[in-house]
Amino acid sequence: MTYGTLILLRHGESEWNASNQFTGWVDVALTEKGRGEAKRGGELLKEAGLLPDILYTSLLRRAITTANIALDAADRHWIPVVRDWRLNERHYGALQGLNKAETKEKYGDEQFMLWRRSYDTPPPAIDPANKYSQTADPRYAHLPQVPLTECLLDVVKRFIPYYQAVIEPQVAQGKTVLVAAHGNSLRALVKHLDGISDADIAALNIPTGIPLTYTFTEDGTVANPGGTYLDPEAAAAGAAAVANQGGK
Ligand code: DG2
Repeated sequence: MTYGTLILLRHGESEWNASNQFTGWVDVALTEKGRGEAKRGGELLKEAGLLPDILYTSLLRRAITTANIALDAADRHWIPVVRDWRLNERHYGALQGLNKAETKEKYGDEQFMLWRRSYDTPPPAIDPANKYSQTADPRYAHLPQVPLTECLLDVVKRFIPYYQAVIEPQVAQGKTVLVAAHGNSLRALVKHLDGISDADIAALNIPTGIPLTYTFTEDGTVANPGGTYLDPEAAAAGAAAVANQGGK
């Protein structure tokens, strides 16, 4: 059986992307711009003839809404959907809710980048009593322990085994699979797909709302290393904007 296509889609701009706040597991909505990005993402899929057979999303509304809008635009609103917490954004710990530029100003560029982009240094844990903690959130009641913070390595450990056990077999069956998720959960997946080192993954930024496609050879090896953005120019500009979120 020939492998299908894997499509990665980071949600469109969220309210906290727009206000430059660390978001993590806080369940914020899309902005109007974000809704427009999601629609454009769906139109790009349709134009490319990439019609998803199944959708995987996180449990967060910015990814869920993005996928709904994109699939509606591609006339694929009816496909089966699987939602799982393992696709959630990296839990940003005590940084959740803080402004990125103010945090960079307060702690300095090095500490800021360590928290944002180091592979194995998590931010300080959030106090479970903090209003931005998810400890009492019913959607995570089945977890033995709701995260209080995560580094990218923690995301790799929860998401990649799920990808290999649940999502990859669908691609291996020849399906076109849409994964609607987040900046850092998708960085974890791209790290795995492209074999990016723990050090080099720091430089990778995923733009909002632009489909990134992966195709595979007969034996499941990635056929287009780095993936293919359906709008490469917009993707480059979007990735640069993410990189500069703390201000230059
Ligand atoms: C952003 C990523 O996640 O932020 O949690 O603040 O994709 O869900 O908006 P997303 C957040 P950076 O790691 O790029 O600062």
